[in-house]
Amino acid sequence: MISRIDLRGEALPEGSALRDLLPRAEFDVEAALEKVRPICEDVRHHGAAAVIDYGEKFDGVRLERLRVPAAELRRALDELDPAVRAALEESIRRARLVHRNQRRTTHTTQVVPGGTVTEKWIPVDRVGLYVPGGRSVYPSSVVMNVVPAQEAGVEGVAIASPPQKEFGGLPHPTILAACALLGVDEVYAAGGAQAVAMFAYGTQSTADEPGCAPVNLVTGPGNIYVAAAKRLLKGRIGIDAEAGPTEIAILADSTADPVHVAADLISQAEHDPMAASVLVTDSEELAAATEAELKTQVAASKHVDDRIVPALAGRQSAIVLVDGLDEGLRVVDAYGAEHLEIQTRDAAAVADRVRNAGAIFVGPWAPVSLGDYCAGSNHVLPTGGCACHSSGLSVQSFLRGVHIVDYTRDALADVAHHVVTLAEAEDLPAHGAAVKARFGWKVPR
Ligand code: HSO
Ligand code: ZN
Repeated sequence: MISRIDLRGEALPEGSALRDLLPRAEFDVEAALEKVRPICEDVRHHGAAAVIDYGEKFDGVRLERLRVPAAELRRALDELDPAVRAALEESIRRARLVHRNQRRTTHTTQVVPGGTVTEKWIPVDRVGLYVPGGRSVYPSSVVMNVVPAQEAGVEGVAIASPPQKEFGGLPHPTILAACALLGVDEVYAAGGAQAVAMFAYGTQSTADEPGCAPVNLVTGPGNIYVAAAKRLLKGRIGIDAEAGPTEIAILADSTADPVHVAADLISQAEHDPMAASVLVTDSEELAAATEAELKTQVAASKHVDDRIVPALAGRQSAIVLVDGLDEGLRVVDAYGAEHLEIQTRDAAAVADRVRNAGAIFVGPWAPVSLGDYCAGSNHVLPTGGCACHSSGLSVQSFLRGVHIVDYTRDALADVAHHVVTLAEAEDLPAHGAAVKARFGWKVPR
């Protein structure tokens, strides 16, 4: 069901050579670019009409309008199962606690007497949040996108999620209910690359409905076409990351419980046939017990043949055997998992040594699914090894840091000769002249 990669007995290679030994899903965004380019162009030129046409083609429903009426949002919330509502409210409450703490404060540095640089954090004006609605429907992703945007102070929040045939072309009612709970009333029944293009270019108002104003930033996970559209339109819009299939890596020793390890590996395999589940361990016993547990637990799971088995059996998943904890840490750092669980002795100390992971889950009582829903942490995280250079979604994703430079005449005079010297060294004399002009063309000394 899951393959083994045995790295025991020899010194581990360095850097990318180690990474090459590890399993990883193919997620070729480049190849999808040519497919999404004409879609984006169409939306650019024909606006809402093109988004509606692509909705019919890809989602199988022809919509009259894209914007979800306010009454539908209210209705979805009224009809929401009270237990789901309570769980979403708790998820929102915890996420707010964590994300509120991420707010940045304005800092002023006095560089010299009379010369200050203030760093101010300004939220983007308007964001488009994408919530997938294909194989699975994730109201939790509405929470994970909206809460940091709101806590950052973003004023314009719009959400797009694919139209669902069985709900008369509206996005899934639980998605709508989550939007209503969070106070977001601008929701569009649009999915795929066409939704990202709608956000990037905006659409004209028609007699039937107001258009979607262009946004500054698009965030949220999606399929490969959403990722490709984000890559294509990046620059015109900001993006968070190109989300790929979900990943869990578990670094475990002989103290780990194979029942937990297997359950956690299956929990993320359940997302997608391309999802990756990787166990890194120095314990032959744990590896064998996990293999046995996987068999039993998979047999009792849902989504077995279409997702879990192909995910676990795929080349992106494996049990990686290493000589010891130090080697295990090198492996998980080279892999840079979206989610990393530490199930070892002194788990907190081990977690402290990890450098590359989207989020780290420490010890036996912090499974990834806690983070997916109710830990307070964000579940929109870097995949595909991007944890080596990027962070998950946070308040910071929605802010821009702006330097405000304020110098007096004396403070400028003090440093003028250095500015002029550097300008000359770069053969940019007009740069120096802009300073000299302020002092009668003589550089103060
Ligand atoms: N594990 C997914 C997020 C998610 N899980 C949504 C359940 N619902 C990617 O972090
Ligand atoms: Zn998940």
